[in-house]
Amino acid sequence: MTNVLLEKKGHIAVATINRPKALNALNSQVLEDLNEMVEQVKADEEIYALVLTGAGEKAFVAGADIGEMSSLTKAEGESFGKKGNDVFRKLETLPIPTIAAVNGFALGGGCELAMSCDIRLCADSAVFGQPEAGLGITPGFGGTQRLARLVGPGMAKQMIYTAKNIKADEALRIGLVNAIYPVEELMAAAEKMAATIAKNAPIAVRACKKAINDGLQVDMDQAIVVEEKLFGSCFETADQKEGMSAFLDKRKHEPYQNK
Ligand code: DAK
Repeated sequence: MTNVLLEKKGHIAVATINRPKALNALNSQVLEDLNEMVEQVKADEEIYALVLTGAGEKAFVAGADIGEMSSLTKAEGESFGKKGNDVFRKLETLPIPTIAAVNGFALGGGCELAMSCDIRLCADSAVFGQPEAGLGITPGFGGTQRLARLVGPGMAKQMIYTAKNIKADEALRIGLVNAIYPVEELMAAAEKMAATIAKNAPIAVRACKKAINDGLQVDMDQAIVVEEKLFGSCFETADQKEGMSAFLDKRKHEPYQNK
């Protein structure tokens, strides 16, 4: 993997899209490396949270690679869209929490990639947008779906129809990002949040993610059953026993074991 770098730091991992000369634009090779990175993270039981960012000072990801897309046929366009969608969905359903550290442009496929993560933190220099309609296409990596779910249909339609970019403060205002940091503090903040998550009981954290994601796909009557099942499953874990015993014994719990 040369287009996506993966670094482990204790129980967290940091993945960096690494094609800075093209502002980390997503070509087929980057999508393949992203897929490989997600597979590696999924297979590693020691990783409890993932931070995803872009190399260089200008961009998280400036979109799908326009050069590669420009000459696609209808069939090739569908196949490119599927390739991206499959990887983004795999990232979205990765069992562990994911944080996008958006360090600059997050346009088109870049905005869609950030939205496939659980949490978005951004630099004060970040710029978000779905410029596709201005290029003669629709968003193709889930933008029409995830943006509407995150910020509501009205604001999503405005961003997608106008193809106008928004700055970090507007992204915060509409709920597209959770917080803004000075660019030089962004990675430390993202890694600190990931490490905070990683200190909690990993099985419970994964169950929380599954409960939220699966519950959002069904009506409330079914959603609370999703939660009940996952809640129940935690009582088979050693970490639940240690966490609750520690509370009752008025002591700090031992580091959780992911068991
Ligand atoms: N693709 C390819 N190369 C890109 C790129 C991109 N999206 N964005 C930037 N680059 C390249 C530039 O061509 C330039 O390369 P060289 O000329 O140096 O070789 C280099 O990165 C630096 O960019 P600039 O010189 O343009 O840098 P500036 O600071 O002047 O401008 C910018 C930064 C982000 C404002 C500008 O680069 C820009 O507007 N980039 C394009 C942003 C954009 O429109 N992104 C959305 C792409 S559309 C689908 C599947 C997927 C999608 C849609 C459908 N289906 C199959 C249905 C997804 C679509 C998109 O993501």
